[in-house]
Amino acid sequence: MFKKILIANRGEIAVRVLRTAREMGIATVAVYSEADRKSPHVELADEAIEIGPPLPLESYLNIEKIITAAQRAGVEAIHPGYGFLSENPLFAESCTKAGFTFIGPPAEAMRKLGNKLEARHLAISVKALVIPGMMASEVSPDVFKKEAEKIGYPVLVKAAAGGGGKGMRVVSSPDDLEEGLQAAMRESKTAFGDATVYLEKYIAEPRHIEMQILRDTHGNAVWLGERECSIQRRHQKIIEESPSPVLTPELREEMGSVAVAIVKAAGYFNAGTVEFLYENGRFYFLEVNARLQVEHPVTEFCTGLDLVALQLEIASGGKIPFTQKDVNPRGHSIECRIYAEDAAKNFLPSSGTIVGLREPQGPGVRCDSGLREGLEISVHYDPILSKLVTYGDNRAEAIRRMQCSLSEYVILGVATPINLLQNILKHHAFVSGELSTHFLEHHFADWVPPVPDEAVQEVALIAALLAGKGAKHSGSDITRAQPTPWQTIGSWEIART
Ligand code: MV4
Repeated sequence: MFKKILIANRGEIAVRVLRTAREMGIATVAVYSEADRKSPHVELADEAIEIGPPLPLESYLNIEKIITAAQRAGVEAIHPGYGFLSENPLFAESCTKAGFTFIGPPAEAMRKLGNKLEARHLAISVKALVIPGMMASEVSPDVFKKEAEKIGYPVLVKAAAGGGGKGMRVVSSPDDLEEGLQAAMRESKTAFGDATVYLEKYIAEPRHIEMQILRDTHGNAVWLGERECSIQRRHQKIIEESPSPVLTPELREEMGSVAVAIVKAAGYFNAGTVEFLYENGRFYFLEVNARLQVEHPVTEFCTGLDLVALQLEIASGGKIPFTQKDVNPRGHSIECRIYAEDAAKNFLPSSGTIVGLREPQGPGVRCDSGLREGLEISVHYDPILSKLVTYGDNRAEAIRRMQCSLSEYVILGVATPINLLQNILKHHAFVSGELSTHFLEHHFADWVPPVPDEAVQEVALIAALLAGKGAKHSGSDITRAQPTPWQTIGSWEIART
């Protein structure tokens, strides 16, 4: 096993990776930008190296600076977390060239899967179902038109270099095709430097279900169960859960086998996720996420595994220490993402200082957080603050625990959509598991957060600040905990900057 690693990330995921490394007796090195000098991930690491200005391109996205930090610190391996450089094959290669182990898949596998057309071919080669559509790109609008007629409208124009919804356009009729192609090509060129697009049949009301896999360098591979991530806004996932309310044991088994076959064909190692669109009892291969994902904790709850520990084991040349038949996911887990964004202002990123913080805990409750009181939330980075994850014997229990935990969660100083999450968790469609990628458009299109009146907000904030922590003694020898203003103000979003 490695003796010392560098974590090339920040926030809750840097903290998450650091914890496991420390547990395993691995020395840890954090990197941080000027904006993150006082961040929890810096405090938690054995060593921390400043790598530059807040701008990601000058710090967390700067390959040279991270490699230089790794050399200075004398680490053996680099964990990229998610986002930033995690799926950049150039970064994986740069690590290897400089003599560091990249804790993730090989660069070649990333490249293959990064091209969605190539990934489609790979999936077909292992007999996975793909969404009907083109298998090669085209340049002539006439050829696109003929292909679209073959597929049948509505079609979806997709970027070959794409992912995450960029460079996508739904086209409902031949008259709109040319415009849709142009728009998708322009967007794809800007976002990925590659204008290559192709067409797929548009699936109107899908669920997003993904399968967690692990593969080691000794030929062993396992699948660890699915996550349903249908509830999202503008391609940003909000709530994820495992298992999916719709997957039967047979379909799960099938999805697991297909996912493992795809990563094998790609020459993929380490942890990864194979994404599918699900509709009417069938699942279609979408893409592979070549990283540890934000929502990995729901899989950890249901399997009892530590996915970061397994990533480290695999990256250091070890074997997956169990076989497929040892994997028996049980219970139900739900994750709510807590973003710094203002639901009252069309979910604009919210910034400010965390002046009060109370994070939920308890049996079956996990809060992966990069927060502490006094921390400044800037607008430089991804707005995810923390992830609240609950576990229960069944879905109803996981939901109840989430409702309780959300009502206990107090974050003062930046706006968070905790209130929206509470409303979703209560909604009959969510409770009955009727999900799709359009869930919020269908059920929460007109939703606006309740606005506590301003004087009340101010009093609540002052009270919370004055209250400090712990129960007050009443003078008698019976001590009774008074509800603190923290509890009485609940999860109101008090944004003061
Ligand atoms: C689709 C689709 C419908 N039909 N493909 C969105 C991100 C990218 N990874 C693929 N995506 C989609 N591809 C066909 N043929 C709908 C989406 C989609 C989506 C997929 C998963 C999760 C959320 C989504 C939100 C909007 C659209």
